Amino acid sequence: TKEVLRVAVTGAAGQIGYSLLPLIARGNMLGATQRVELRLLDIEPAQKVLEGVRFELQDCAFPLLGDVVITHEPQVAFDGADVAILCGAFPRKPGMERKDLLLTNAKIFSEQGRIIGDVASPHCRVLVVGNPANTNALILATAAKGKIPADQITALTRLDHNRAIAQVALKAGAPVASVSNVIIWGNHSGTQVPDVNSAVVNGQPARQAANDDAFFDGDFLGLVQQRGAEVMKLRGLSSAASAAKAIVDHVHDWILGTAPGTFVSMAVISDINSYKVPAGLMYSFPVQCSAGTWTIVDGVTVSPKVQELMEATTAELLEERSQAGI
Ligand code: NAX
Repeated sequence: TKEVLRVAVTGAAGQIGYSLLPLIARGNMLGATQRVELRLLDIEPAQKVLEGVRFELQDCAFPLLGDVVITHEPQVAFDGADVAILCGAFPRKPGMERKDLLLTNAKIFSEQGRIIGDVASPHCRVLVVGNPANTNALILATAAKGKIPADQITALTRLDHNRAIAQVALKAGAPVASVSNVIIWGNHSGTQVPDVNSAVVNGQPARQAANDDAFFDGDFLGLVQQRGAEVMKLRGLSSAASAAKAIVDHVHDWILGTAPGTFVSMAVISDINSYKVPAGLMYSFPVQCSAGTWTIVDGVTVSPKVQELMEATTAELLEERSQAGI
């Protein structure tokens, strides 16, 4: 391991950035003794806010934090990056079609993919957060092809995963730490498939521990799928603290490894062998990680209902991919 790891964060002047950066600087993401330096990217009009964020990071006096560079130039932000977290995306405006949003973001993520390929560490691990996250990650992987292997590029579904864990814990009346092996399949969107059929609570199957199949086959799905919209309704802003925590969990487990016997959900590039998902999609699967590599968990039992929902989320991802022109 390197003495200092360089972490690039885009959209760093935004909401998630404000919650995320202190967690990274505190050592929650890469370990309690790993020194880090930050490269913060945002668009030009946001540089003043970004300067304020930088001042606050300095004022926190984090022992592990080295240089903090702020910039509006991707070449500077991604230079030598060991980890890149991409939150910066064009927001959906009222009246804007999903397709227009996709195309606007396609431009951002293909440019940033090309630049990451040119200037980041060849070992750089990339996490795409900005929506539509799965397809943005696929666009980025296409643009970085030949420089950064597609298996070093992932998208965030850990927030959905953590939301599912929280609901299982509530239903079972158990602490969240006793819950593992929930799965989010597919797209980070309303078609995502939260699946508790493999989940365990204190070593016992979750369905048994919670003893409420009607809930897991019914309300649970919508609760997890629509949780972001619920937070938005209440707060008037989209999820930020929980998104930041999920980002930290995702990168932590990817680089430092998942706990023995457990798996987590990450959107990764699909191969031809996994769960009848067509190859070449950024699809959320159950994965186990060790030292910066992930492996899709084999042999998970997929119920007919989950299979049907997986096909719908696959269809959405295929449509997004074709709209992006890949
Ligand atoms: P904010 O709007 O608060 O911040 C986004 C920031 O990105 C802004 O400061 C903006 O200036 C910047 N930005 C825009 N274009 C950029 C570019 N080309 N280069 C660099 N920076 C750029 O949004 P926030 O709440 O922080 O959310 C960030 C993104 O995460 C959004 O796309 C959001 O939809 C997405 N989310 C994804 C989640 C996931 O699970 N995958 C969950 C949380 C979040 O909703």
